[in-house]
Amino acid sequence: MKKFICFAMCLILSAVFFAGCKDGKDSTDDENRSESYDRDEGLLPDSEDAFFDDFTNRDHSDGIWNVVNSKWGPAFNHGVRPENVSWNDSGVVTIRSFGKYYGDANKTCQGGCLITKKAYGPGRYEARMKLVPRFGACTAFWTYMYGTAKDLDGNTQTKLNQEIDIELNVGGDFRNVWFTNWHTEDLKAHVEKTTDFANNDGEWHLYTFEWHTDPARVDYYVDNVLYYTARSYVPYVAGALNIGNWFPDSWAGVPDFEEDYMQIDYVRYTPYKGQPYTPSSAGGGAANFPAVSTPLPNAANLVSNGGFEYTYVEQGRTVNAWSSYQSAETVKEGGNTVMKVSGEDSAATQLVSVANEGVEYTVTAKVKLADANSVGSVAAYFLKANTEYVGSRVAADISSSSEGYASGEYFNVTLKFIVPEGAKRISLYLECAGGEIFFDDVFMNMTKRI
Ligand SMILES: [Ca+2]
Repeated sequence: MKKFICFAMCLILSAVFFAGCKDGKDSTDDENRSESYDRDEGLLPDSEDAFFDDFTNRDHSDGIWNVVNSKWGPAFNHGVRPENVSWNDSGVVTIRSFGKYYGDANKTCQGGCLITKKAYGPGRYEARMKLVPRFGACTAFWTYMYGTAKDLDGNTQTKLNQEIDIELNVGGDFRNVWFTNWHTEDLKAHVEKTTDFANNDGEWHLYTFEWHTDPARVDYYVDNVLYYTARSYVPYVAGALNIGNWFPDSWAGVPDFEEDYMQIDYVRYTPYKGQPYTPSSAGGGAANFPAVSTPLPNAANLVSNGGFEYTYVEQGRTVNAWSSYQSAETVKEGGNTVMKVSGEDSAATQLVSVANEGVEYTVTAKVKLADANSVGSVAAYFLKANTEYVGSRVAADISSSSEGYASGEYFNVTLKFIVPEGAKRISLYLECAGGEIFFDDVFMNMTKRI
C-alpha cells in the first residue's frame, strides 16, 4: 500500500512536471531567475564549425552562404528570390522587399533570403541587422531542418520541423518580436515579447538565440537583453541558418508599400561544448552568394508611387496608392506623369501606415504652379493605429512667394516634422487651396536615413 501511494505520488508529480514543460509559457519563462546563469560558459570560438561573417570578404561569405530561390506561405506572395539579395564590400548585405504597390505585378510581395550551405547544431547565433521597416514583410532569423532524423535517444523521428525562430514585425507593432522553437509543425514553444524600442527605428540591432540541448534550453536576446528562455520543444537536429524577409499571411500586416529593404551587418555562430545533437544535411540554397559588390541603396521612399508613373488599374488591380479629394488626377506631361490638384480645398492623399513617434521625417516634392496666383501646400496629418487623428497638421505652403519659385517650372518643396506622441501613421496631403498645382516625385523617409 505504501509502495502504491509513493508510485501514485510520483505519477502526479511527473504529470505536473510534464504539463509545466509543454505549454511553453510556464515557469520556464524565467528571465528574472537567470542571475546565476553564465551565458558565455562553454563557448567554443575555435571550433571548426564556428564562423563570423561581417561581409567584408566575398570569398569568406561565399564559403558559408548560398541564396534561396523558393516560395512558401500564402498564394499572393511571390517568394524569396536571389535577385533581391545584394552585397556591398563595405560589409553589408541588403535584401530587397517589394510590397503590393510595386510596379511589376509579378514581383509584388517578394523578398529574399540567405541560407548556410551546411547545417549547424547547438550554439550561439547572432545577427546584427535592420529589418524591413514596413508592414507586410516579416524579417526573420532562423535555423531549419525538415524531415526524418534520430532523436537524442537514437529513435527515428519522422515529419520533423526542427526550427528556432526570431520573427520581427508581428502583431501590428514593430516593438513586438516572436520567439519560437519547434519540434514538428505542430509542437512548439512560442511567445510574443515587446522591446522598449521600435525595431524599425533605422538603427542596427543585435538578435541572438542560444541553443543548448544538455540541459535543453533556448535563450532569446535582443541587444543582449534576455526576453525568453524556452525549455520545451528544444530542437535536437542540426539545421541550416536562414536570414531574410518574406510575406506571410496577415500576421505581419498589410504590405501597403512599394519597395524597401533589410540589411545585415554581420552574422556569427559559436558552438557550445558538450551539447549533443543529430547531424543533418540541411542547407544548400539555389544560387551563389552575390559575385560582385554593388552600391548601398538610397533610402527607400515611404511614399508609394511617388512619381505617379504606376497605373495599377491597367495592371488589372483596383488598388491605388493615392486617393483624391475633390479635384485631383494624374495627367501626362510628355512621357512623364504628374498629379494635378485644382481649385479650392482639393488634395491627393496617401496614408503611410508606418511612423515612429518622436522621430523627424523629411518630405520632398517637385511642384509647379499653373499661374502666380495658385496656392497650396504639402501637408501631413497623424493618426493612431486606428483612424483616430492625433497631434496637429504640419505643412509647407506653396505659392509664388515660396523659396525657389520659378514661373511655369518645377521647383522643390521640403517639409520636415517630428511625429507626435501616440501617432503610428502619417497621412500625406498634396493640397491646392486655389488655382492649380502640379506635383511630382514625392519622397518621404526618416531624416536620419536620407
Ligand atoms: Ca512622374
